[in-house]
Amino acid sequence: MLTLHSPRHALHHGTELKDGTIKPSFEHPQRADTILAQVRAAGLGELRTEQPHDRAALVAAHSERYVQFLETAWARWTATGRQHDALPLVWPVREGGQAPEPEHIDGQLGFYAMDAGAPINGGTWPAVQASAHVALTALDAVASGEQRAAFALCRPPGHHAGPEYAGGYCYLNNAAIAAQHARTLGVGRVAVLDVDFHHGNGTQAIFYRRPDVFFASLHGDPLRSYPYFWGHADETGAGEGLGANANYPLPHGTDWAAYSPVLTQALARIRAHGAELLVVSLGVDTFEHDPISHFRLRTADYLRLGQQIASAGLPTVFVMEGGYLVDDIGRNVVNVLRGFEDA
Ligand code: SP5
Ligand code: ZN
Repeated sequence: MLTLHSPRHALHHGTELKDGTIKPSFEHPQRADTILAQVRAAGLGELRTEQPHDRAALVAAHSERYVQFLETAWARWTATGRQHDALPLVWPVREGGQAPEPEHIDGQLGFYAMDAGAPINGGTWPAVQASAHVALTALDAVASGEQRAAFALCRPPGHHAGPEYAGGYCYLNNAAIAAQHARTLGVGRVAVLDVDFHHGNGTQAIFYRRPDVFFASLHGDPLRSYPYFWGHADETGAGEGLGANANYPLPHGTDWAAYSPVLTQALARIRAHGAELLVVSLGVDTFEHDPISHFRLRTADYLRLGQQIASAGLPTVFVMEGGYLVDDIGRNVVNVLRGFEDA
């Protein structure tokens, strides 16, 4: 399978709040380096770096003012004398939600974020932009018919990023940008299948009112798992998009035996919707030993996951999301891609 990647991912690294203290983020450059090394060692196919794309492809999934904020946030943060990661510290919750955009960078950080898990520093924007371009380049290769499937080794990840907010290590929603790009290129109906442990709240939000992009997600039940406020089964879309959103919240300890039949259901919904192209938000933080998640998939299960996704019979773009046990994520990703190819 063709793999797209970018050396520019390493420009971004940051910190996060863990147990009330600031620690180096679980989402670090070594993740992408080890996945690339394992994909290469497995001989899965050609490796390419990203092609630049027009800014319009980003603004098709996010608001103009949000993209502008990401482009300029670091310069404006440092202009006020700070040198450490830019992090929000105040959010427009509920009744504050309709307030106009603040002018000060500190207000804007909260305005454009859902949590404190997406720090911004000098390397963030170039890495974020490259990550989106990786997804767009992979989509091009599949939408043109050149490839039946491709793997976009995106870093930073994207599925928590909404129309105009960052969060959960995510800034631009690579999977949503790819799905929207498919629509722009003329694919009639697209589906995004999210198998990261965490609910893909950003992708859901971007397509919630649209019938042309179906979103399905299997994830830890938000009553107990991050991102806590989205991912319930009764979130089924709105307006013209009603019925084009399917959430499958699952309990702590879910193993392959429990996971697989639910995946079958999600894929049946995707097929019934008439999708012609599939974008997979591929997180391997469903692994039994993942340090921040609570499912129990094993390394061999990822082969079956890939096989089962292949059974949908659709042109497919895998977009990398989470997975934090650095010793095992490469093996687990390779198994998904290999399972898909061998199916
Ligand atoms: C892309 C992605 O996978 N983002 C995940 C962001 C998760 N951020 C907060 C996780 C907090 C989990 N705390 C659980 C502690 C278990 N010891
Ligand atoms: Zn995740």
